[in-house]
Amino acid sequence: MKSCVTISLVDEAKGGPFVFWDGLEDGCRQAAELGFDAVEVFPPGPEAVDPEQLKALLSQNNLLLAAVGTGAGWVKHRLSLTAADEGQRQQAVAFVKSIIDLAGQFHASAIIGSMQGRFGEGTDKSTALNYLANALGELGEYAKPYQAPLIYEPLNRYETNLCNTMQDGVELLGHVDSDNVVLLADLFHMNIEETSVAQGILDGGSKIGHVHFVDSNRQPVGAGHTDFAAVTEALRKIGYDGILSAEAFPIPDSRTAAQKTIQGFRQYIQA
Ligand code: LER
Ligand code: MN
Repeated sequence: MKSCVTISLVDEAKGGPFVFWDGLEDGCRQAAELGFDAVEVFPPGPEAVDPEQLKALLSQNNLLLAAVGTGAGWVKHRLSLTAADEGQRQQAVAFVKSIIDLAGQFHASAIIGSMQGRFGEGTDKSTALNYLANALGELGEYAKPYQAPLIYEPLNRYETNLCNTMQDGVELLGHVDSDNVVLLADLFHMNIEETSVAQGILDGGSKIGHVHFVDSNRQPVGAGHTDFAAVTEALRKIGYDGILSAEAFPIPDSRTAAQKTIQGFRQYIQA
């Protein structure tokens, strides 16, 4: 498994669960100093990242780009893959494709989290799930030539009413017409929704392709009550060999949050 830390470039998301906030250069430098393997970037849109600059930063700091978030499509532009209006759904798909085109240059994945939207504003649940499955199918296939899976993230009930658990995610993928879509196990959302976080990981099984490595209170590993020994055991049981990315609040500050995460990674994953 590989360690990873988040860098947000989105001013509108200030106060959100991302560790580094002071640009790509600062985030990559600090990630490398602390010994992370990779970074996950949350940009306001594809134009906010200069691929050549990012390539140089990754290579200077010996880091991988693990994934690029699409959440700004919702936070900034209010785009949803399950909007009642077809034109809006198409705009949402186009935004995600533009992020896939950026991430794909690094064989990195795009993540669909908040852009899945919710049912109830002009749609019922089965219609919205159908829109979501169709969009994931189209986007999964779009990502294929980049040799990177599309990552879909079930969220807790306060953020979506579509898929809240790993089991929900597995069922949804059963209706997706692409074998290039994986699930994101965000341990924070899972603490709210799953019987136990470890059981949720077992439920997701081989469909899990990315992990948001964070404690129960969305603070860095060790600051909450998640049983990380049980989480690690479950990840080993499913044969998970991917990224563990710290999508956590910068509490008490970015540097300390990153430090705590890498300590947790060494204690539980590398032990
Ligand atoms: C995104 O990864 C996520 O977990 C959502 O809660 C949006 O912040
Ligand atoms: Mn997440």
